[in-house]
Amino acid sequence: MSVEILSLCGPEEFARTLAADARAGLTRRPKTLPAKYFYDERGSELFDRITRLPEYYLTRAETGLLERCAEELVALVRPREIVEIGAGFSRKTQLLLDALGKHGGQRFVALDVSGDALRAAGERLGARYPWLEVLGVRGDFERHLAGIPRSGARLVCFLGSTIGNLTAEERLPFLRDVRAMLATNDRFLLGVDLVKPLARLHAAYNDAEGVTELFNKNVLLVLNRELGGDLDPRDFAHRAFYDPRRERIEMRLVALRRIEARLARLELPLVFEPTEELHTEISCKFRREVVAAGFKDAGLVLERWLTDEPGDFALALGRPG
Ligand code: SAH
Ligand code: AVI
Repeated sequence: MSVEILSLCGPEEFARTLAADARAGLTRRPKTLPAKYFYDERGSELFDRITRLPEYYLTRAETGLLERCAEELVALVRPREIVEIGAGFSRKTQLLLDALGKHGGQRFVALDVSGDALRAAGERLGARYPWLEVLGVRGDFERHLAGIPRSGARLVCFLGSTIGNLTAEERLPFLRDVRAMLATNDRFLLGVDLVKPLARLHAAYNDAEGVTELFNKNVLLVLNRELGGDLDPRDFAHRAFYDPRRERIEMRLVALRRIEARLARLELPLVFEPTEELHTEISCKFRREVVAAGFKDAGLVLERWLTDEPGDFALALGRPG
């Protein structure tokens, strides 16, 4: 078993980027933070709990699809390596790795901003698949895709509908970077959550146990720890709602009173007026034609579109156009 970690974004660069994003986002109206800052060790664990909630159908739907299609997809591409972007704990990926082993593949490369998730996944997968070379790459998928070393034919995966956490403007350069990772016979496998009636979407982001609330508020603890902040999560309420016009969930933190705080390391005073919102995440929901058009703009062709029985979730297979 061999597990290696490559850092394309060391702790200093991470801290610099967080400081710049926090300053820019918290001095703008509405106040906004990039969703990637949820995922410290606690945030990654909380997301993992979310994936098991009864209301959060996404992970179960995608797992079911992979149980049905992973073998067929890997047989079609016959990759030497699977590269997973935003891999997290790479649980569903095991279905692809089982197939990779059967079809002579040898390497798994996981890219994530969270070093904690990469280490945990690397150890688990290294022990489970002794034949597999495992490379964890710590980096930002909006900046570091070109730095992922290549060992041969590739299946690049981006699961979990994490692409929905990007705006349409952010999606295009991201997909162009993905396209640039692919040689002619390589493929891109994208998991997307589909547009559906509002009630189920609302429930998925407002679970009864309050795990999504803890996940949302975790970004405040990240700011406190990394930037010397004194924000109190009890001063904020979790808010998540579906915007049918933009076909996306909006997730926010709402100030329950006037809050005066500061981020000492940025020497940045922070004032929230009562009911003022901090925009923490969007989660876009997709239709086939939107995915096909996004692929086309980035130089990819939608080759296969696989959905689960209820039409909740889709896997889109793209090839270079
Ligand atoms: N792929 C897994 C995890 C999804 S959670 C699944 O389908 O369940 C989203 C993952 O993307 C987290 O592990 C988070 O750390 C990572 N992530 C979010 N923004 C990122 C970014 N800009 N660059 C790299 N990883 C990112
Ligand atoms: C990682 N990402 C696709 C999740 C989503 O559904 O947008 C993150 C999440 N936010 C709240 N719950 C889950």
